[in-house]
Amino acid sequence: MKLKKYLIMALATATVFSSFQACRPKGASDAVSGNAAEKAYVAPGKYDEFYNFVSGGFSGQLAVYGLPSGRLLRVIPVFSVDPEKGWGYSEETKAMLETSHGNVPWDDSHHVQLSKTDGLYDGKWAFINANNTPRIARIDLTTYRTVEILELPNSAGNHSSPFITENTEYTVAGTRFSVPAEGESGDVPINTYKKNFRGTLSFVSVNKDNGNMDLAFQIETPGVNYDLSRAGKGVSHGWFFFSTYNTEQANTLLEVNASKNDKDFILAVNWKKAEEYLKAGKGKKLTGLKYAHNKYDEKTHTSKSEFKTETVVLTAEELEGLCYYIPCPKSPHGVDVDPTGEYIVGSGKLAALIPVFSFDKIQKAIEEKQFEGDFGGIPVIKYEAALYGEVEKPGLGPLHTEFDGKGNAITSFFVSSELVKWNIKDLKVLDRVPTYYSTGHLMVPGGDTKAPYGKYVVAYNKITKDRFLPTGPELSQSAQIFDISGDKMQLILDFPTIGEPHHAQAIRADEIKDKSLKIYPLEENQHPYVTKGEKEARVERKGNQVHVYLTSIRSHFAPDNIEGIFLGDEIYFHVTNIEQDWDMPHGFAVKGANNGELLVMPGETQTLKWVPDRIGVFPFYCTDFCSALHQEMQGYIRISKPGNNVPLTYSLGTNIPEDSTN
Ligand code: K7E
Ligand code: CUA
Repeated sequence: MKLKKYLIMALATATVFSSFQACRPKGASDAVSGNAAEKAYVAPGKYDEFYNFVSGGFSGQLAVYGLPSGRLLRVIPVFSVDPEKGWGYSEETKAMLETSHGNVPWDDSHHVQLSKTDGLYDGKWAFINANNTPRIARIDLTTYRTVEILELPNSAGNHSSPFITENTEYTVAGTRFSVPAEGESGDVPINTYKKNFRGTLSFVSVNKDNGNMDLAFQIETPGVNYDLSRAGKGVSHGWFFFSTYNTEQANTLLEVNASKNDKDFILAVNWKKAEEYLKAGKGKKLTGLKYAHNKYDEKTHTSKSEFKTETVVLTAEELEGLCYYIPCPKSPHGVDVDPTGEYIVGSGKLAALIPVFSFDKIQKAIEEKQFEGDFGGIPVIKYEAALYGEVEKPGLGPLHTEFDGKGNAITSFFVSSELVKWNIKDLKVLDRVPTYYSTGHLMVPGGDTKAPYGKYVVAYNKITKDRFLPTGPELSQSAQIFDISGDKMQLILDFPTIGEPHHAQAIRADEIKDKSLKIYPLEENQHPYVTKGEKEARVERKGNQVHVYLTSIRSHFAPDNIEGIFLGDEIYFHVTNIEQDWDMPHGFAVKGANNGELLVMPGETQTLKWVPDRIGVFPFYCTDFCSALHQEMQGYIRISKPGNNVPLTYSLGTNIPEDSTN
């Protein structure tokens, strides 16, 4: 009765804010009080307590902020080209964006996962998903660079990704959109969704030592939309939980047609069982696929792309004990597992309560076959049999839940724009604070580990409206930090973000800051076009290709005058930064290049390709203000008419006027 009333209320609200715009909470302008500024203040020269890794959403990048100051420390280019850093523009990084569709220079990144050992962050890598052209990337947390990108076959809208297991055995990806088979047999009418469209859950193994990813296996399920997922931990280690929507299996006007069922499902997957089935040879090998696997090598400073063609598939409905559905109200978005692994929290976008499931009860229900039937051949556990309890009247439109490490959960509410703290054991609401506005994900440092650090919760908001100075039709999106050390959550800071901040994770700075790389040792540089000293600087012609072996050091390039190059030549500037000093990058740009710049780190080699379009003399220069004589850090390259008799020469400091009267 109550439930029904609240569902109606939630739906009514959803309809009023038909695009899920939120209402403006009361007291929006004066919500900061007391000693708030003190709590977010990190004095100049002092370090933040946490690194906060925040997905860039439709920017395709990963941003790193300090907490609690909200300082932007770095934007790491991942799926989108970044001319500022030459990412996707330098010859060395182009292969990182290779896919089966060709070079894809952009994507939409939602979820960040820090690698874990024993359910705690180990500070080695960050993983992030590409939604649009399904991929998972791995970022090295010593270099803050993307070092690997794996494309996922049989997948579309890689949203419930790249969630990882307790020991980073796997990074796991559920397809948001179910799709028909790849290739010509996928040429089917769209309204045959129920019959021909399938969901795929990809389990990507991660090498413990070097982090290398490999598509270990995929589980194929009936066609639905997979939204989010989380690994079990502790008592539920070995299981994975995926939220689903569109269990109506609609293929048109999903806004209406996929919101009909009172409950959708959480899919519980026993991945240890999947491993047994694979060992027993129950996997089907799928061949004839094409998906890219791109790796960046820190020794050669170069990426390579390789295409794979096979995968092993387990069919969910054919393998007993592999998958179970648990009913969950109402178009669930987040599914989150508490630090013990016992409680699984579902968040229905259109629901006005929060169901909390018990892993123990789920196991009993399976043993006792407490099923209410099946969905596409997979048993559906009875709601009551899996349910620990419901949080009543928490707010409208729960999306995501994190844990504070003190026995409480905090849930974000999109429609009612608030964070709500509740107790995991008695399911009572303890506190609520308004957010500005429409929070998506929220993040407690360590909030998805076995031992959350607590201390803060950050809300990542979808709508900014009047919170910052207006900047035209588009405003920066925003994050808000709340102190949660006391009983009441207290807003201490707003800060703008890059792109759209979806999900984020934070690790204590002292766990990784000393591992941060300062330079690439020049003697270890194995780039095929490295120049290890100015004496080796040179220009070599191979047919119409010209390779310039260029060094940069404060405050000159060697060589700085180049002649004997002709229109029609392709020029490759291989720039080696021979500095061995921290924070001493040099940039490189040449007039008229249809390219990004290069930003070359100490000890590294990067290559800019330039095909001149006209005859003349063209300057090149360092773009990064590196010294008092940075403005002097320049050179010239002369492009001559083919057939003119200009010998190939290059020099530094010797090409002086022959005749002083000139
Ligand atoms: Cu809720 Cu894509 Cu995780 Cu955004 S998702 S909010
Ligand atoms: Cu090198 Cu400026």
